[in-house]
Amino acid sequence: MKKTKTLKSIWEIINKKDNFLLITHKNPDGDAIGSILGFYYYLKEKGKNVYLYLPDNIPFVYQFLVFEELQVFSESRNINFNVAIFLDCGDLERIGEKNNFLKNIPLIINIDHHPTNTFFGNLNLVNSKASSTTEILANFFFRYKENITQKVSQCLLTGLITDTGNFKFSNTNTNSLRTAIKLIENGADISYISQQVYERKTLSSLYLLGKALLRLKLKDKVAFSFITIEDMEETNSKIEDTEGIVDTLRTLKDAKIVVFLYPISPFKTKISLRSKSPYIDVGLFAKKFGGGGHKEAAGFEREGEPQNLVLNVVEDLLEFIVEYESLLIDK
Ligand SMILES: [Mn+2]
Repeated sequence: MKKTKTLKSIWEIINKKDNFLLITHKNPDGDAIGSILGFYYYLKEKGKNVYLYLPDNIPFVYQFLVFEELQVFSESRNINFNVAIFLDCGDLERIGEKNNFLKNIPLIINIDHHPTNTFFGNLNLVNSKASSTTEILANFFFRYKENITQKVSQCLLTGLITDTGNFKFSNTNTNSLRTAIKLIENGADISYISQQVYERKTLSSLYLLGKALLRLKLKDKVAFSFITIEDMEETNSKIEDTEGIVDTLRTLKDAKIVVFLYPISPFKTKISLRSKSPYIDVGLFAKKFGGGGHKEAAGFEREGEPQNLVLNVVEDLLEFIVEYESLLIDK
């Protein structure tokens, strides 16, 4: 289906139907929360009956976008929805295993920007050139309605800010910036959002970052570090305190790839990867170990403790890079 036709169909459905279920992915980021809440307030303001399906809770840093009591759907309830709208989900699996309730919903709309999107919806508004799902949503609203409320704008700009890394990743371009300007004109407050998202770190999480920084090493352009279960106990931190550490590690000069390991349970480790090189796809590397992600950001899990796994992972990664580079030369 042509994009304009898809846009028009979605617009008509929004106006004609009354009962909506909005869905986003597990471990929601700013774009997931920004797009689901932005769309929620928008539909509510239109007088629609809207429920949210959130596989995980709204993280603390995005709680400032909760402006009112939210209607949350749980599977034990029997509600007849006309439409389910997926936001920021590349595939159906991203919402977890429990998706039985979907089979009773006659229409699925898929709005997303992941290049790996599987077009699982009856209608698919997928644009991998968009910086974020909220950018797609904002432009959809602007296409049909001149103004959106401050609440909606605030949510949508949050997704844009977080998915572009505060307007500094390679997906920052004239389109994303133009969309941001329009959202600011509709009441979004860029400095307030940045403060809420980036400047409310707990002391524990900063101490934990300190531990990771002191252990940072560089080997053939691969920067790597880890934290242990003991570090987490000592600093009194939780798993969510590990968020963002890998992005600080990536600021190291000369690092092309960044690896950060942290415990997710006593004998399970999460390996977080970042690539600063346009040539090395860490998503491919993660896939080899049962994980996934994008070219620039990916991850996977492994049995064992971070301190015992780290050198192994780095060796595997160095091998992968050699293989990958020889592939590039062959091309
Ligand atoms: Mn996104």
